[in-house]
Amino acid sequence: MQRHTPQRFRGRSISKSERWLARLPRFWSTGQLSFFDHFSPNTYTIGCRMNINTVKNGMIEALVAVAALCILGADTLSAETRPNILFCISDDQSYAHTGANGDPVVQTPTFDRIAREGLRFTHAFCDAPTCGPSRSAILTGQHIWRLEEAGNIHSTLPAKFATYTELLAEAGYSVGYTGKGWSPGRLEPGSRKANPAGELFNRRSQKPPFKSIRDTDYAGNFQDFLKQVPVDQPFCFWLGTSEPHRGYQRGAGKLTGKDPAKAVVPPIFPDNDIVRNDILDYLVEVEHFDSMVARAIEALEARGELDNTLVVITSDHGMPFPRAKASLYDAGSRVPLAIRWPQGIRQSGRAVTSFVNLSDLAPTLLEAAGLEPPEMMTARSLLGIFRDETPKGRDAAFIAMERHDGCRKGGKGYPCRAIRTADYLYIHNFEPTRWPSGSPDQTVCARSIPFGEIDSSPTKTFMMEHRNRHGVARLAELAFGMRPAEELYDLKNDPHQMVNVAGSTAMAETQAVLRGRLFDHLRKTRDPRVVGGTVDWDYYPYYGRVSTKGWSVDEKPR
Ligand SMILES: [Ca+2]
Repeated sequence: MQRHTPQRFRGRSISKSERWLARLPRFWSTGQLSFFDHFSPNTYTIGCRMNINTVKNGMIEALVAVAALCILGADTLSAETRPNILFCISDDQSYAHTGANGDPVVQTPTFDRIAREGLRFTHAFCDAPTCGPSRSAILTGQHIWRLEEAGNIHSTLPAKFATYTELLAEAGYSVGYTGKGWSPGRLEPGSRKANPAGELFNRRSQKPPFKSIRDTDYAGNFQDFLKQVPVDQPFCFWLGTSEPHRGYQRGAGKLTGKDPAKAVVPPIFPDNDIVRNDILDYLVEVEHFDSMVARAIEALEARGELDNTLVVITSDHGMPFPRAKASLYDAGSRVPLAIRWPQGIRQSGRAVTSFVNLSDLAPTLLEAAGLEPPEMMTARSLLGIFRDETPKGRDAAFIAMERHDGCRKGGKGYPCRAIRTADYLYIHNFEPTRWPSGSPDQTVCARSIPFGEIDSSPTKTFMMEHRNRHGVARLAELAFGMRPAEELYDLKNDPHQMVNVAGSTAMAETQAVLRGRLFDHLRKTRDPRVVGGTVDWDYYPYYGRVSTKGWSVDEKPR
């Protein structure tokens, strides 16, 4: 009988040491000795089950096996039980817009499944409501105010900031990505040669369901990646879609059978047919992301790898609508987050109400892989939450923004920081004389767009064109108008954060407490806007598209 050594067992790869043990005579061929009975993420135990008739003949080999284990050591073995990681990130999707989080229209069966079979986070917040900085925070495990240029969009990510992907690669993981990884910006000025999301897999394309959707076959690219990962190597893959980033094909929502009457219109937008259809068109792209993740999960299942893979589904920040993306309000900063990892999560199916920043994912993924996060990663691992503990101090998230698009004269940003607790959102705006959503004067905007922080859209156009009309004026002012240095929203009475109660006598104490908590955290995590030092976000180069003649970033005054 020909004996062979298997490459995989119960969906996980078999380590070199295990294979060596398996080559020992007789036990493997008779199947009487099982080396692979008990695994947990960081421990390894061997279960021996021997038929009594084989004991006599196999005694010597058994002793050899035990001795070999002692020599090879537990570390060698546990290193090979490390989980794979599949990180799925959509582009501009708010918390509300998944089935599991309660939207009645959007169909996200894959997000819902991962939430049901893992954890659904109800209070996950991006570190910044802007693509590049949010992704930099995710990769580095640090708030954006600690990341110098990477605090701005259309910038760079300096190489001195460690990323979880690079640390996993150094520790032996195969690391790849497809679609939108760290982006947008330029890598070279930060002395990086490769996208920190990993090696790019982008060869496959497909006919998209609508012309506004990219033709990238994200799931097919993941399959290509999987094919070239050696069976005994753990992997870490970043699946980043460009959906539901604008633009959208108008009417796509209706074409997929969605009823505008059923769309949920948050009170920050006017309620009319234009806005309802804009929301439906956005939901179509959320569904495209979900369908890609579905196929990626199928690929893992086909390879027998799903249960040994830590799957994350989230988004970089909220929906591309007024007073949402590029603002610190929930519509811009609260994101969907579901994590499945049977080997590491207790009590699956829980809804986790602890507050989480997406930067917490970097130390989480490193610890799941058995690595200690470097000191500079100030974010906090979620492994305690995975173990069904209720970690202390997880009662707030912190959100920030510096320069988003170049939509003020001389490249000035809108620096702001916020603390979000269960009951309140407190925002501190450092430059309240600037336009929060970009200047109304398009001639000072790099891309010649009025209120350029807000992506062009039917909803925005309607609100701009009717901003003096009754019923729209207040909403347009909230979206486009100036904001004071301090904002405070009482979420029990005002869940959509529309009435600023900062400065009211009744709220004075709450405001002071939250301001204190925010600034303590900024001091502790060394925000140069608070502790001093280099504050260069208004002066860093802008690598985005400039269509306005003569637009440039001001030189820093000497
Ligand atoms: Ca984005």
